[in-house]
Amino acid sequence: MGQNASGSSVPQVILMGLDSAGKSTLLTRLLTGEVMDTSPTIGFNVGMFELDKKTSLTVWDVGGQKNMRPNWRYYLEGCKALVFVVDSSDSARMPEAQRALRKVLSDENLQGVPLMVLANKKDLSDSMTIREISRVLDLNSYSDRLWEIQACSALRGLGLQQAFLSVSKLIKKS
Ligand code: G3D
Repeated sequence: MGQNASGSSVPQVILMGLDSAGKSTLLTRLLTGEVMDTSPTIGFNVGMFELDKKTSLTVWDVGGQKNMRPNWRYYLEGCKALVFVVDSSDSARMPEAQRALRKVLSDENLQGVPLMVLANKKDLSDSMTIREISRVLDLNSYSDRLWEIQACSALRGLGLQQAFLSVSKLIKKS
């Protein structure tokens, strides 16, 4: 497992997604069970907190214009699962999300690491279906790792508990 940049040796779950996917809202939900006003994320590291006693969660923005930064590596090293959040209602940016996901998963530190895609904002009526999102994100091409996709609404707090339960199952399986 080794140490990571934070100096701890807890297994990392990394939460990534384009800006506006809903990461801050999700994080707030996980922390407090309530939703506070979110402000645009400054920089790339939104935050880090204890998911449970044994697992920490680090959150990153992976907007298209941001390059993979050299210091990501230290965090990715201890990564046990990647949670990738997409805005299900934003079909226009789904190809950008697909590229960002592919780029992140090409990092050698994430080889074989399980992937959970969270199709967020499913409370919105115009959201894409799980099947459509899976197709655009080309999830079937990730045959070299365990992956799952689940719907959620960070705003309403729907599907999150189940999603992170599945994440810990994926970690145990891989
Ligand atoms: P980010 O941290 O990934 O950049 P944020 O994304 O958490 O800041 O969310 C971006 C916007 O999407 C916010 O709206 C937030 O309220 C909204 N949002 C997040 N999750 C959901 C969801 O599940 N459903 C809906 N309907 N909206 C969601 P604003 O208006 O503050 O920009």
